[in-house]
Amino acid sequence: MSAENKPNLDQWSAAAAREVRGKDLTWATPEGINVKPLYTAEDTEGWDPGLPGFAPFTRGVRASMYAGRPWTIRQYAGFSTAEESNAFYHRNLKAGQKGLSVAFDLATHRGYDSDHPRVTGDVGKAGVAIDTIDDMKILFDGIPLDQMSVSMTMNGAVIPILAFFIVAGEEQGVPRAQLDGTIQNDILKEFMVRNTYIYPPEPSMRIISDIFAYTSREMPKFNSISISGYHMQEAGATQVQELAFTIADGREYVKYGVASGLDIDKFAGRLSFFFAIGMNFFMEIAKLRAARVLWHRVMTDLGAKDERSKMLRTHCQTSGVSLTEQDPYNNVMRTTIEAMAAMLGGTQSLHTNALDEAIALPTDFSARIARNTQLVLQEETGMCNVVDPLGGSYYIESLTKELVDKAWAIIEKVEADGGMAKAVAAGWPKAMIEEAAAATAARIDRTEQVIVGVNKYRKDNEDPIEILDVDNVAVREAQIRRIQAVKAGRDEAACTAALDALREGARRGQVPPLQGEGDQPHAGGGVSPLSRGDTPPSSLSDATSPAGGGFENNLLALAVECARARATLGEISLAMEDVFGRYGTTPTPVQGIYGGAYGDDARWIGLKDGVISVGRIKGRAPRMFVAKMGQDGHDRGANLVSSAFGDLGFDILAGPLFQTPAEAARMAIENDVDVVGASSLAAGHKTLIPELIGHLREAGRSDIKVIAGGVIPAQDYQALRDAGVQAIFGPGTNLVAAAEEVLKLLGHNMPPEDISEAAE
Ligand code: MLC
Ligand code: 5AD
Repeated sequence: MSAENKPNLDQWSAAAAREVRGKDLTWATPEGINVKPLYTAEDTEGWDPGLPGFAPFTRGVRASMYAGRPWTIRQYAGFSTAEESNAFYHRNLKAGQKGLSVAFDLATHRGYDSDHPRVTGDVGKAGVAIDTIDDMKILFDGIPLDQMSVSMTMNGAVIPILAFFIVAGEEQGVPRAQLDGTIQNDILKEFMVRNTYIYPPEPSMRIISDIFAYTSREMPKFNSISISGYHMQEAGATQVQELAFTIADGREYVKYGVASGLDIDKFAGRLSFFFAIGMNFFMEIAKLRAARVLWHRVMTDLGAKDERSKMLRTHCQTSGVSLTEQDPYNNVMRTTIEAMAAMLGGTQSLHTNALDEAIALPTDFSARIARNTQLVLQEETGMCNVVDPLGGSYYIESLTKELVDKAWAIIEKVEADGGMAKAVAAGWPKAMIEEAAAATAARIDRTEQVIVGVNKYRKDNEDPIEILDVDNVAVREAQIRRIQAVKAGRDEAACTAALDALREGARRGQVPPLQGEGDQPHAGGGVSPLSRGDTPPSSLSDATSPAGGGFENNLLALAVECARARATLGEISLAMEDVFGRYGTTPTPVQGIYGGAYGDDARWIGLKDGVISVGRIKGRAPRMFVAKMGQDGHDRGANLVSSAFGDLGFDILAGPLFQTPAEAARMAIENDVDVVGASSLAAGHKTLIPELIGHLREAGRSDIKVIAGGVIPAQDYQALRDAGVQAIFGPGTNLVAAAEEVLKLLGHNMPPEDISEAAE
């Protein structure tokens, strides 16, 4: 075709408009990007993605990418005891998994031994219970730690867990310099969205600097942090928010590391990242490419010289929140699509979720499908043979550029505020994410965003699938026996001395100040006095020196001594808690976003009227206490319920995280609530909710209604009902429908004489 005859863009626009009779084909995404129906060379003018393996690494961090070596199939797993998890790992590795990734239970995350009274519902439930170095050794039994890379998702109790890992290696005969793996160690996002912190922000940031100092010198193959956006997306963040806050978190950690006296190029090469991959396929691919561009820019700004310091390497996990309890086999397709986006975006390592994600932990059956999803992509499709196969796509390149620009604007706002630690303390990133979550919930409940099998094409009857159930009572008993055995066999004086030294180190070492001055949070002293040096990685023999390998006041070095002396995870955590204190927060639900989406919708207005009429009988608005019990910090569901019910006119009492059932019951009674909504996402429901009801009954307040929501398998419904739970709401519940049910429970639409009784 000659140049004159070539159709131009105006002609295309006219043709498309004719086809759709003028309908606007622009798609406004939740991150505020207007996606056009067509992209052309014009959209990528002035943008050069460069070549893979070269700065700024838009097209990937390796020149040969998967053609040279495919990404690591790294499935996150852990449940019950170390023995059971170890056996699961062996089965998975035999079946094609390539790297390990440990999921710890919530008691471990929060620094409690399994015998602690606060954790009875949590032991072995959402991950594996680890109390002592013996547990850690069993976890890796038969797994050579110099050959297998191991990721450990640990943030709160990061010091004892890393110490146990180091000593487990030592006792396997593997010097720490040969340990290959990653520790999550990302506390900023814990304060923002994941909530498994232990200490207040300032000492928590010191812990991270101490780990950087120790690993950069002693463990050259070990990735000292996994800076995570994953949980932000799970909590409801848009891709732009996830991208911006994650890169800004990374920037903050580097600034703290440098302020604590480390040479940027000595530790930055071992920082790694972690992103969620949801259903917006092209946006997710572009997000990973944009992340690499942004990190290169940030690290250049911060003065890194070594290109490896500026290279963003990442793990990805397909999105948990995109998966559904209803019609669960759809989850296999969703996960496949997300896995493809992760690979096309150039991830280094990947976890694919199992189809039972919204219900329980994976079984051998569901874990096999999840793992095989990656094996099929790697070994059957030929997709690994070409590097960045979407490079040059007008749409992908244009989205990459747009995401860079949009995220950069937020990163600059964070910087103007004095950095991410300050922004997190101020709370606005969390609020932004929660607003996005409420807007998404409203879109889904209003079927403006389709979830197949949930708000459209729903099955009349769901067939329950087989699920993994962990007997936490048996696990707890087994753990307690081992704790007792370890304590009985140790040199008590040596153990106490090691713990005292750790406590003293916590007291002496200074905390890098969180409230910095503009761009320089550590200016004017206040720098953590970590001793550092140019000593090469030490051998096993000098690691055993009583001084902790020459690191003065370094918490990890001191904890390694405690681990050698057989101190438990709870004891090591408590030694630091004695100095740092324990941190807690109460959620503040966002207002007006969920309700705002309904405007004057008739059903919504009817419900609001219902709330008012129940309130009239009672003489005050119906009061609902949204309770989070146990160590489960997943608060997205609780926050959404609080927001939506609050917008309807309920008087909402949002309880603090981590209550015991007795504390929750007391709070419900003291505040004279009408209903307690117990939100459970970490499998503690069968223990915690019946206990709560028991406490209410004992106090003579069985009139307070208890409802349950969250990740609760259908198999458990009857047991909860038998215990007195009056309504159960699983994942994918429409909040408006839920509110109608709760109002009915409170007597709405009953004859007046019954209302006053129900409302009593
Ligand atoms: C890779 N290599 C190559 C190559 N590709 N060499 C030559 N040619 C190529 N094409 C080399 C690398 O340089 C590296 O060596 C080695 O192979 C391994 O590759 P990698 O790309 O570094 O992969 P991996 O070891 O898997 O590390 C990936 C990582 C790491 C850097 C992202 O941090 C990681 O594994 N993260 C996992 C985090 C995780 O699982 N988190 C779970 C969170 S779950 P060398 O020598 O350069 O190292 C969660 C849920 C919850 O958080 O509970 O909330
Ligand atoms: N085993 C496997 N996957 C888990 N996840 C959480 N705990 C486990 C576990 N013990 C996954 C889920 C969840 C995400 C945070 O990690 O996919 O959404």
